[in-house]
Amino acid sequence: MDILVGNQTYFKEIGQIKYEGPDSDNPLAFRWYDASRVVAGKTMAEHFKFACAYWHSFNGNGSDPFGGPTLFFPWDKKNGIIDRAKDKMDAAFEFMTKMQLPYYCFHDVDLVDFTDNVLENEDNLAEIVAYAKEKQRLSGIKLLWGTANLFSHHRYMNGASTNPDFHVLAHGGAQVKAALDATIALGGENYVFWGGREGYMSLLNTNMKREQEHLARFLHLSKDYARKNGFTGTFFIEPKPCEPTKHQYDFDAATVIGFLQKYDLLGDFKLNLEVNHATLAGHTFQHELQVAADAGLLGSIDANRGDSQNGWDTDQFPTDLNELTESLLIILEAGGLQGGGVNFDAKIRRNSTDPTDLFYAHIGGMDNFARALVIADNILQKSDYKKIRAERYASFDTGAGAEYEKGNLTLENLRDFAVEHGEPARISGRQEYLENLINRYI
Ligand code: XLS
Ligand code: NI
Ligand code: NI
Repeated sequence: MDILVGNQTYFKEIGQIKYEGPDSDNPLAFRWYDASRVVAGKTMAEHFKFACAYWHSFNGNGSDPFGGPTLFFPWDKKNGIIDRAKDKMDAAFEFMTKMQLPYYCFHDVDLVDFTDNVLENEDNLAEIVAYAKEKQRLSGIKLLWGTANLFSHHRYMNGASTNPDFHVLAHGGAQVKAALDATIALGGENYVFWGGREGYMSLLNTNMKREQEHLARFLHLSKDYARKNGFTGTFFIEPKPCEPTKHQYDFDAATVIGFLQKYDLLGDFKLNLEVNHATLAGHTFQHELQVAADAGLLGSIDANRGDSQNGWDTDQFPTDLNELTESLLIILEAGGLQGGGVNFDAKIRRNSTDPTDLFYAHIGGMDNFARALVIADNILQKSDYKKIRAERYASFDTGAGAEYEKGNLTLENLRDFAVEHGEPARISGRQEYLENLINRYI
């Protein structure tokens, strides 16, 4: 992907971002992300499948609840809906090519502005999808996943597939159908459902059981439609505990796994985990990764970070090496992501108004992931990390412990063992040792 594609119009002052190594002083170069470098048996490009989130990078205009836009995009000037959408797409592909970002992700409404007319939206989406297809062909950039935005329009104020009004649910269905068509046409490797407003604000007006059954049926219809039309990729559910609703049905990884099991959706669905959603749920990101990995459902990542003093989805670019290193330990031990990649669901700040800010943000994100990968691989290969963790459970490897794991002991057997062996020794968990070990390898 070294060749720049199309006219360089929107980021003229910035050239191709390249790997220059850890000693480089160039802030517009990679110091760790070297796409073809092999770590733990795969290239960095294969490990991560980095993706640009269309919504944050090309639609997000810096507005917040207290003020309007601060980012005025040169690609957002023309009057016609399609003309504007094409300019935006030109900017996106110029950016991704210069950044060596091999994938992108979108909501339907990110690609082209939607109106209240279903037929018009279907036509406009199809037109911009044809344009995207050509852009993908010329650049080699691929679609990691598509999704439908079922939360911004006012009709979805009470939810989409969990809306108490069937009429609204049907509109959600129309949108998902078109978004699936778009994803399939573009060779999308996965399709995401993030719960948006699928949850409730007050139980006083909510039949939770009925809403969850509607959600499950909606997922089945969507899956059946996509499979019937040739989609072979994976569906991802993206958990989030709250925001915008007070209680969201896809609270966290464990909740979603239970839901998928209950409604017979395992096999087609895996998880897309987002760092800031994990912390909102009161978990670490590592916890969410481990829960998904243990269930064989670790599909994809929405990379960002929260702010330890703010209790909302601040979607900042990932900078915390300790958090990323611990995460990569789990991902590597799980054998990697299943079908997905690392999508930067992160936005530059409201006051980051230079065109270069978007580059710095992604360079930092990609470099930090790459660096964490190298560190985590070193820890797994060279340190006693694995040994210490395994030894902690050694009493279950032989003798009575092993019999217990096999299901051969009764409660009475446990009692007899306790009597026979007296008081157990106090065995250190060695947490501080392990924390130091991580920092030693950083
Ligand atoms: C919002 C979610 C959203 C999904 C895609 O918090 O992270 O951006 O990733 O709908
Ligand atoms: Ni997300
Ligand atoms: Ni989010």
